[in-house]
Amino acid sequence: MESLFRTELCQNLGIDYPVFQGGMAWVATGELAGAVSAAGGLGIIGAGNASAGVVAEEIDKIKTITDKPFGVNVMLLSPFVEEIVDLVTREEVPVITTGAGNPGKYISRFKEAGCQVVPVVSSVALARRMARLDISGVIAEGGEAGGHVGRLNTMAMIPQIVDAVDVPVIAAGGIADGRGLLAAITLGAQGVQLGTRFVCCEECTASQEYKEAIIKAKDRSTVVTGRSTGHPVRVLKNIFTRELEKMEARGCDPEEIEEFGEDKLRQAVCEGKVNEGSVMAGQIAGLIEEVLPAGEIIENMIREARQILESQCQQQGAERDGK
Ligand code: TUI
Repeated sequence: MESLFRTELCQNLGIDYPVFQGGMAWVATGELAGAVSAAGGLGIIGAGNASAGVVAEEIDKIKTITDKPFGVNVMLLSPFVEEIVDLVTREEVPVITTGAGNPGKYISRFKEAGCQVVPVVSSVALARRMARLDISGVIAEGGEAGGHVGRLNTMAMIPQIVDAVDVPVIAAGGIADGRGLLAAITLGAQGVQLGTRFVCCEECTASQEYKEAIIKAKDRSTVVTGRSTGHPVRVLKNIFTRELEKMEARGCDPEEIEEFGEDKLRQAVCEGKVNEGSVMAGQIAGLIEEVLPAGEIIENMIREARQILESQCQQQGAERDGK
């Protein structure tokens, strides 16, 4: 097993590689998360807006796939957040990541249940606030990411958060291969989280159309919509986003815009409606060219990062020896 990228974070969480799979609503099922955890990364079930009953089934599923550690992402804007917190503490889920809010009021319950907590943050101020709590790290997610995003980008944010807090930082947003992993480590991160890359994996249960839309995407295929609602979301451009842009341009009521967006992610992920649905994806979509097994995505990343490091070391050695 590769030990080069075995950071302290890996030891603390009991994983082989410092690679998290983002807990994407509707996409990150027990099947996908199970494949990632089985391959030595951290698979994360996305609770999204699902009820506890639905998430419980995904937890049962992952337990049939692997005995390795896994996570559940608790989306704090969910109407079911209280029952999801009850579920994950009852099930003693090894790792809880949180998104779209401050998990402060739930931390003591997570810790009492033996869950490690890794909140997603999108600024230094938020990272500092979280680092005062009993957490195992922060996922610093840049605006290149898909879904609900903050304003800062990964490259500028990671070193600032690394300097500001004493907990391990996991970089997210704009990472899909070994170059991204190595860049994140260079900026001081101890790990990475990938969302869009893992949508295009064999074990991912999202519709074929969703995967193909990401594979077809280019560098400028995504757009951030919903700034006027206070919930900016990065998605692939399509009929749905053009309609949203028109609504925002004519100053539509934010509530009406939110209502228009309802159920659109499920339609894209589960029904393959990639023209009229919300196809959440990050800017790195343009780099993704094929569907691969989760294990290969992780192995390729680690191998590529190691090869870059080795060739840089060789080059330096040659220069030192005056060749
Ligand atoms: O949460 C995500 N990505 C998501 S959530 C989602 S579902 C959704 N759909 C429509 C509207 C809203 C949500 C789709 N994609 N990423 C993690 C993330 N968390 N990004 C930004 C944040 C965040 C934002 C504010 C974390 C904490 C926070 O705290 C605010 C405060 O001051 O407490």
